[in-house]
Amino acid sequence: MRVKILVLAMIMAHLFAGGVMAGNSLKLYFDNSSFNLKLGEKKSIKLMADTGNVYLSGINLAVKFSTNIKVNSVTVHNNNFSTVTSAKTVNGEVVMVAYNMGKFTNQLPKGVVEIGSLEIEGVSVGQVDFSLSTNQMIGNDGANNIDYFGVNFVKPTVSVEAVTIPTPTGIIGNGKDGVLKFKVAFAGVTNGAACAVNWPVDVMVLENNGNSKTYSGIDLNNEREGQMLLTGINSKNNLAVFIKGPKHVQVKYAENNQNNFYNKPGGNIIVDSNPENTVVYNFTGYPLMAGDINRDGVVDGVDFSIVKSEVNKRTEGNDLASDLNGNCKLESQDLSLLMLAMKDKQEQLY
Ligand SMILES: [Ca+2]
Ligand SMILES: [Ca+2]
Repeated sequence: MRVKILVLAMIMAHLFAGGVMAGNSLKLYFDNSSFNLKLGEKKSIKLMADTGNVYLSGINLAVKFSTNIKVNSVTVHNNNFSTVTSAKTVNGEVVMVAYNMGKFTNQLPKGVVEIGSLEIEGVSVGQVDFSLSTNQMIGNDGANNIDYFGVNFVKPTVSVEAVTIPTPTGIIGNGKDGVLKFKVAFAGVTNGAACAVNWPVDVMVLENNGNSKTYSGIDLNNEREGQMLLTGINSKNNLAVFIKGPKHVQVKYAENNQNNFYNKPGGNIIVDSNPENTVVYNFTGYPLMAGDINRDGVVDGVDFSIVKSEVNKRTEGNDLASDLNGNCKLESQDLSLLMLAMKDKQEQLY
């Protein structure tokens, strides 16, 4: 179909064409030949052509790219082409089809020509591969000879990198309040899950006498370790800690190396005002359960319907609310995690 349109365009653009010759080579490249993209970062890049001395009359291009980026928008430069029949992403390829009609040869673009631009977004870590799966370009040498360009595609070097959170430089004690250090795991999230970065937690600390304090938005480092100064908590021992992730139900932790539900009141967490004397409580054996996407304290049908409506919109990206295992995709594993949490349903409150 595209080929037919192009042939038509070619005939229209070269009504007085003298003949067909092939061989002139054209360079196709992006205006930015080498750059890094952070996960979730968006960037506009221009697709350029250097046609040399030949006038450009039509293009039929499909640019393939690896799945660690997605293309949010495609435009073909409409000053350089009178008619654009395709500027979109089809099955993971950017398809650009355009031609010039009703123009004299000397009105056609030549030399360094902007073909169009793409907005790309980093969705998973790694080197991005670009290739041309369709590369038909048609020109005119000025003597009305139709010219099929040989296309020399210069691939850009683009890599998507993780957003790294610097390791906290350790809490400095104030000589009075306890310092809590802990390490957690998120259910279903494996090491290196590209979209499970920057997931802060809310931590409630409960004293034996019932006094409690909630500390919101505690940042974790890449090992999912957090540190905090327990201002407002008087006891240094018999503490229980309740931790809630950004899409997780609250889980109670009450002892080091806990690997199951703690089914008793109170707790055995001990802190010290000297950060040097404080152990890192390891709670990774009992991961935080995911599924409370709307953060109302329960995993239920409402969360399930949020997943359903999100899946209908898109299934890849770095800011998917329902991406419970943090791999930048919505798939059955996310639903399994939600179902698993639904069995427990409620946050652990005592
Ligand atoms: Ca919920
Ligand atoms: Ca996922």
